[in-house]
Amino acid sequence: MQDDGGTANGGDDTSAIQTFTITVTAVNDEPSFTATNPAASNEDGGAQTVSAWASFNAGPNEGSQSVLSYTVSNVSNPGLFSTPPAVATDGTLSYTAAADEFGSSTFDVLVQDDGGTANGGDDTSLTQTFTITVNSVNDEPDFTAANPATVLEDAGAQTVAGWVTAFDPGPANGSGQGVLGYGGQPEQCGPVQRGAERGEQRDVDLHPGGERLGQLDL
Ligand SMILES: [Ca+2]
Ligand SMILES: [Ca+2]
Ligand SMILES: [Ca+2]
Ligand SMILES: [Ca+2]
Repeated sequence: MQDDGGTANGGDDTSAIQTFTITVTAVNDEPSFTATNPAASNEDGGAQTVSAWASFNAGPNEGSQSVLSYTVSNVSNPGLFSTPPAVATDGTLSYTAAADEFGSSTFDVLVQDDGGTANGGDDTSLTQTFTITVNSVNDEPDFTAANPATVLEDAGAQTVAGWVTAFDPGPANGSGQGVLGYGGQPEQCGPVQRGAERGEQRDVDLHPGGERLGQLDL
């Protein structure tokens, strides 16, 4: 600095130089991430894994920071899952739908960086909401029937009312389905291949007229 006494007669109006330091302490900036709704999966599709689902941004000039954790919350329709959605630190989304379940679920996600909250820092992102969709897949139906009474050759066409005593469209969430039709074809003799493939054999003597013995495999 200088004083106002001037420099006449060898005066010195200027001080010695002093050095000072200004320190700006880093304050953690809020992180963020980008992600979109994952592609739909199918009922009974097993464990789902979406690599690099979330992309992390630590904040301005904070490229050295990394993900502390992703947090998933507010999972709607939790019965849809046997393992609810989760996001790993590398951004991988994973979930497993429960057996025979289908539909959709929304869930919230936020990310925390490892920069801490000292000096008013913000280590937590805004929350974003996403939707998981599981497509329904029709399950195999079943029915209950017993061998009809044997009839004699040349007895003519036979009708067994109420032969099928029960129809099961599949797991409970397939209820509402009805019978489209019953199919089958007569086999004259020998084992019935289609029944054998399914581990079950349902045969009924059919139209014994015309000197022909037959079976119906359903
Ligand atoms: Ca940050
Ligand atoms: Ca199923
Ligand atoms: Ca189903
Ligand atoms: Ca079904």
